Amino acid sequence: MTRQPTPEDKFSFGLWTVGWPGGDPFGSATRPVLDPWEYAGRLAELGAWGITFHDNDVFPFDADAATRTDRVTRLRDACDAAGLVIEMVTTNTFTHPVFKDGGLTSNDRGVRRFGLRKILEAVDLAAEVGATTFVMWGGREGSEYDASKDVHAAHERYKEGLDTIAGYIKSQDYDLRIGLEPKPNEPRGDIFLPTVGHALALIAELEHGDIVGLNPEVGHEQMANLNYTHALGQALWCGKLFHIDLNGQRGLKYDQDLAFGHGDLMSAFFTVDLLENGFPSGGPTYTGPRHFDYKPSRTEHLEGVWESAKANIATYLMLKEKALAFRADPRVTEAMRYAGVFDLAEPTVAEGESLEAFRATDDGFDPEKASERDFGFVRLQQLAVEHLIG
Ligand SMILES: [Mn+2]
Repeated sequence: MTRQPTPEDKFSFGLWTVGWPGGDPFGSATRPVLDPWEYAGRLAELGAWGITFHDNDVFPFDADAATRTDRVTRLRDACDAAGLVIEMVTTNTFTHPVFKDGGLTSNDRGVRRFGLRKILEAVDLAAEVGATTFVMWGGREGSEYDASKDVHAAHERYKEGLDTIAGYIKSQDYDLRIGLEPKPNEPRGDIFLPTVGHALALIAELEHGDIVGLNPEVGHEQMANLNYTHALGQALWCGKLFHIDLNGQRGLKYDQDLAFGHGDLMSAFFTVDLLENGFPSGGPTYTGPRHFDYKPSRTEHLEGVWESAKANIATYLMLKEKALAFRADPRVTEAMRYAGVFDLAEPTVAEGESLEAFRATDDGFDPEKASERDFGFVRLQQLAVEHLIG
């Protein structure tokens, strides 16, 4: 590891990551399950600043009020003792069979009413433990068969649910924002809000969309063959990058949830470059948690769990060092200038320039001459490779 992580790095882990015992659709668990509060001390030792959890990572689906309070209190005490913040809370509307057709968009209205109540309770829990982000991954919102779902009505119900939750957050004066987590498929054949772009489009239709943004996950965008760094970039541009889920994915497969950087390393480099250095010509930056949502492979036992947690942090810090050096390299600045990267920030039509005046001139522009321009993008990319592996 290049250096020890500090709280300023804002590394955080979902309890369901290190807490995943390794059960998958083809095999049972390969590791014991610890109580949620047993993870706090070790995560803090590794350099984590925060943790996150689903309601049912901490107490069972059918827990009574006393059990719930007891288990949440034990977790909070362990976090306090370890110096960890609980930065995000989310709700599980996917494991219990009642949610097999979704929580907010199930065809069964009774399920929708139950799901919405469960989410509102989790919102109260999030506020109670001091979380500032409430993530919503609608993994069961979707379908396998097109005839089975009225897509128009489903989006109406999604909007209704989100506006009800966001409106409730405002009415309670909670310091909480919602982060939608897109995913294209798995567990449903097709999930609603399959990409960051789809989620942004839904948010634009909301009444309380000002406190609804994104929690994009590396693997989820890459499962759709999309560019994760571009997804972060557009969410930032919209002022909607509220939270992130860092992990690794290799191509169009099931959701691998590898450690960060263990999938597409080049893409991970540019993700860290954007998070740490921002856009080349300025603009909004991300200052939130560096949150890992990965799964320690089921081949690992408990020692391997901690090794894999450490790997996420170490890789992030190594990439950060390299990304900072990349942007500080005068050869890179020169290559970016040659490539016209900084020129893109200049408006195409000048401020105050009338459209009439604009159309009346051709700027003496010669398309044939302009076609001869060399952009040097490959040289710029090779400099990135050199910083990454050199
Ligand atoms: Mn995932």
